[in-house]
Amino acid sequence: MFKLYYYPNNASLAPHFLLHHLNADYELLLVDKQSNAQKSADYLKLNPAGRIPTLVVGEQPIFESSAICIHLCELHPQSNLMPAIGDPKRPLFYQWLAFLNNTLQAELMVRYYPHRHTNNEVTIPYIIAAQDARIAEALAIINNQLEHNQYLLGDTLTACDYFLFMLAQWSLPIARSPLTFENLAVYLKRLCDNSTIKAVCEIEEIDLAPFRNTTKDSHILAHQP
Ligand SMILES: N[C@@H](CCC(=O)N[C@@H](CS)C(=O)NCC(=O)O)C(=O)O
Repeated sequence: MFKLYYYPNNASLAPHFLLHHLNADYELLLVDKQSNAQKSADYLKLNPAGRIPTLVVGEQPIFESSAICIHLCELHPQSNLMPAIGDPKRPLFYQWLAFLNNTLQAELMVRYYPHRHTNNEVTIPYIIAAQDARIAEALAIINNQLEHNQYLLGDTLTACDYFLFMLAQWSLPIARSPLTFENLAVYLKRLCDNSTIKAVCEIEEIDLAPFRNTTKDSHILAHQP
């Protein structure tokens, strides 16, 4: 039995996709970010970083979304959500998951929490603009990877695709939305038909319409990750 401490459309979304895909026995526990519950004494005992998500496996809490995803894949090797040890794609899985988590997600975090990166409020719009450009650079690299690949690692869906879908959702409001990248737009539209993505987005009340009706100038509102 797994317990996922989550908030809709936060970094808990990728682990939530995996738990659903794996048909795992799990419970969702809402961390009320509106009341800063991620900084409460009880939650900090599970996750001293005070961030969402945390996965509790038996008695063991684990934080960091990418670590949670790797652990879930390792517990379910038959799912093929991560290439097996010895498969040449295994290191590429690590590469892309690290790129998503340490580059794209990290840039998005600065973009959505700019006040944490300056002591001068006046600079905030400049931080956002700079981050939008850095996020677009990361999206361009992913777009190139998707030119000849159905999924991030090739022909097979892996946990990296669920992770990317989460970050693409967060990236919708940036100056250069992922939907303005040709390969990414086609890929994201296709992923909207994935039964796990459909089901989890319904639970978390995430609107998939922007991915389905891709117009270059569709104005997109998303809640802050
Ligand atoms: N590197 C962490 C980042 C987690 C993270 O920053 N989560 C955000 C929500 S998407 C959060 O908890 N924000 C609230 C806060 O920083 O107080 C991970 O991937 O799990």
